[in-house]
Amino acid sequence: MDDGKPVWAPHPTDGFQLGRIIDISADSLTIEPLNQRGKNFQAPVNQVFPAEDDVNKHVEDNCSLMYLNEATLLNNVRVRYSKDKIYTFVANILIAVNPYFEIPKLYSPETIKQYHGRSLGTLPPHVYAIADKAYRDMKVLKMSQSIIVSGESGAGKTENTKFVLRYLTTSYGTGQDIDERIVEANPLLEAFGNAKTVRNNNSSRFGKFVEIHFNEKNAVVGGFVSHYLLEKSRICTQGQEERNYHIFYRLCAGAPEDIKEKFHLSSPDCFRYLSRGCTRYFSTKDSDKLIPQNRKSPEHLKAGPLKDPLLDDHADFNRMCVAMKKIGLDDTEKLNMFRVVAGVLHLGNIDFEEAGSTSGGCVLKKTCSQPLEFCAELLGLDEEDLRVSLTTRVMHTTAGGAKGTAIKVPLKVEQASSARDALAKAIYSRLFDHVVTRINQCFPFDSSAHFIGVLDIAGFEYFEHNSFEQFCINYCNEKLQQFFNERILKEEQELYQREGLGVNEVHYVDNQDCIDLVEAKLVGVLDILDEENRLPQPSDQHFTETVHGKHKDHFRLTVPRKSKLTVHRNVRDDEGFIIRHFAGAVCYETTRFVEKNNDALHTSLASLVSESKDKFIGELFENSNHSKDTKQKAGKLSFISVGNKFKTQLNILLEKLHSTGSSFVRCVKPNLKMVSHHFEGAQILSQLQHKYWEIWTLLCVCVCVCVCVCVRIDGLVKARNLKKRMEKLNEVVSGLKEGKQEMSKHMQELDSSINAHILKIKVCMREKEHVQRIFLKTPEEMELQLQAE
Ligand code: AOV
Ligand code: MG
Repeated sequence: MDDGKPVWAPHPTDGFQLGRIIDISADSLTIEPLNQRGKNFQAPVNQVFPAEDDVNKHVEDNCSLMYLNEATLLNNVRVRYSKDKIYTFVANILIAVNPYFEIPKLYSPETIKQYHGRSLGTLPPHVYAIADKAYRDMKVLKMSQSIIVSGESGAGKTENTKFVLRYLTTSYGTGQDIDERIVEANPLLEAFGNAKTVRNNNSSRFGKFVEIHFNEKNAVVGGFVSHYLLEKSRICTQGQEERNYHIFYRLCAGAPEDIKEKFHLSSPDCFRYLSRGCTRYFSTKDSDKLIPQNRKSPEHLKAGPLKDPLLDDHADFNRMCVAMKKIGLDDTEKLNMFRVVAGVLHLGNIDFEEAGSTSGGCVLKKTCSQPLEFCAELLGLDEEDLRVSLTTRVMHTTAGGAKGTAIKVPLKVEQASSARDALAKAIYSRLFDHVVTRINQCFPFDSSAHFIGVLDIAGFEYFEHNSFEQFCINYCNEKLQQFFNERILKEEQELYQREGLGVNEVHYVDNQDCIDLVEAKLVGVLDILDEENRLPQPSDQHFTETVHGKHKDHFRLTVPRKSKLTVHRNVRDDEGFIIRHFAGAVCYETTRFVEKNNDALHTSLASLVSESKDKFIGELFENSNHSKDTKQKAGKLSFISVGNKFKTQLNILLEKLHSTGSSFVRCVKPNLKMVSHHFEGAQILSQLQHKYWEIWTLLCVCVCVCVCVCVRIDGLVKARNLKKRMEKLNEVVSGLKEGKQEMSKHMQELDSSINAHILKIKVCMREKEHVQRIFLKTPEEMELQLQAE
């Protein structure tokens, strides 16, 4: 207060504003804004931070700021962003702000060359610098590396991942097909696994870990993609302003006429699954409004209501075909994939109505004979079998002790509709699995010495309504947080200890209890859910009750407050649970958890598709749940656990991460409008703050005043500064050592020249003596000497 230096104080939209402290009370400060228009205001003490002397100056590594706090971090990122410098280091973590426009030359081949082999910090921060560091670490330490890219939707994870892949293949490839294939796999993956959402026009709806493998000579030999949790609900319904997977629209817009004809494709508006699954065109009550399936007027194809002005499906289709060709897929394979996609679309158009008899069952609507026919044709199924499988379910009775008499139970309209959707989801997600498998066959390798893996997976999610998908993704982030804690905090401490810095142990909140809550054997939420799925009549409500029953006083788990869940909707009080994650509490609504946790189709459908006449479809469903050993008993659905599969995949991933060296890239979304040159401070601050783990934890590590209570930082900060000083000192010492060597070399030279001089002097002395002897004697003495001689 005394020195009147400017401080950063909270601002509702900018995050922070500059001000001056003019009064101090017990727990708040009175701030006078530096911009003269604002009024004085109060701010909590722990939200006011010292500002740098020159707030327009920026630094490449945030740690070289005088004051390390979240306000100076935000300001540094802001100043850099305004100069189109989107990358900033915080120690060796890279912050990447999405510029939402192409920054000239930022990713050019020349830039790639510049970063080749250069150590971190010698050139401006860049994702290439991280990629090169990973490569050099791999080479020097002879250890695989991973780069963990995180951030919220639309922050730039996928783009940065692609830059890393391109950098590594360009710089360290062998110039063969493989290099290009690793890069070209992306357009194909994105066609099938990305979609337009309200947050991102090209949102990845699956997680991936892409490994580039290197041989003993550290050159690229191949690649491998692992994928996680494709969002299946999107295949049948989409939110307002959102779309289904790109491939559907691209196929409708870009496929050549003969293919469109063959697959009976027309405008996206003709397909329920592309109309957000809404009943606009497919009302069960008013079938007159149904758009004719074969409406194919060219105008309509060009600009149906579902044509997105921001996306060019036609051009993207062509781009995708180029990628398919480059990675080595032939036309037959391509058409197989397209045929399945079209089949799914027609399947979605099949609709049901009450049978009108007393059976309580349903029949196909009259208008749906064509979709049924097209779907059966494209998927290699028998039309009649498909119809029966969609409207009935085979049950095995145990009546009268005669085990396993099969009877067909008619399905109600809703049951048939959900059977149809389940079939569509199963087919499409297996197609996606196939695409990934096929991609992996395109860059095979016999053996590899090491790999660099890039993880592009959604960050912590917290929406108004959170379901099974958020539960899985947040569980994943919880595991990644633990990994980060161990890597950065534990390893830093070990380093300090090794260096004898005498730093007190740094405490951080261990989240093992939260992970256990989810994944522990029998009592973890995932196992409880599986147990529910195996019951004859599973229910979300019973599952929720069991979760609460088993963890009555768990610190991490609570029952949602009535107001939270039931305000707008008619849901029961106990339909959900709140988990206190490291990044904040999230309320999960458990409706449909049971359904979403099951990857299996009911038997009739499973055997239908696995016995398809179409070889390709048959292969997609090989090894699936219809196989004899999992045949259903007494009407119970067979069960393949989604949650536990994810858990297994995740544990494999973490094992991999643990065995590698790691780098972190944290992507930041500058604004919600998805436009360039627009910095929404408050919104960005929240991305840099507690909700997002790495920066949050890192700030805890680097920052003196830290609002995040998780980590006791003092020691660590001192340690960091000490470490820096140690590094400086070491530099000086090694400089001195070098100097000393130089000196001793000179000394030797000097020595020998001195010796030479001494010798000369000695010679001179002798001569002098001699001369003296001659000249300093008196004439009589000389006479005597001469006589003697
Ligand atoms: P995400 O992967 O983090 O979101 P993306 O990588 O798809 O986000 O980025 C979203 C969009 O931002 C891209 O389609 C680009 O238009 C733009 N963008 C991102 N990074 C850059 C960059 N470095 N330069 C230029 N434009 C960029 V999600 O997958 O939704 O979580 O599920
Ligand atoms: Mg993405």
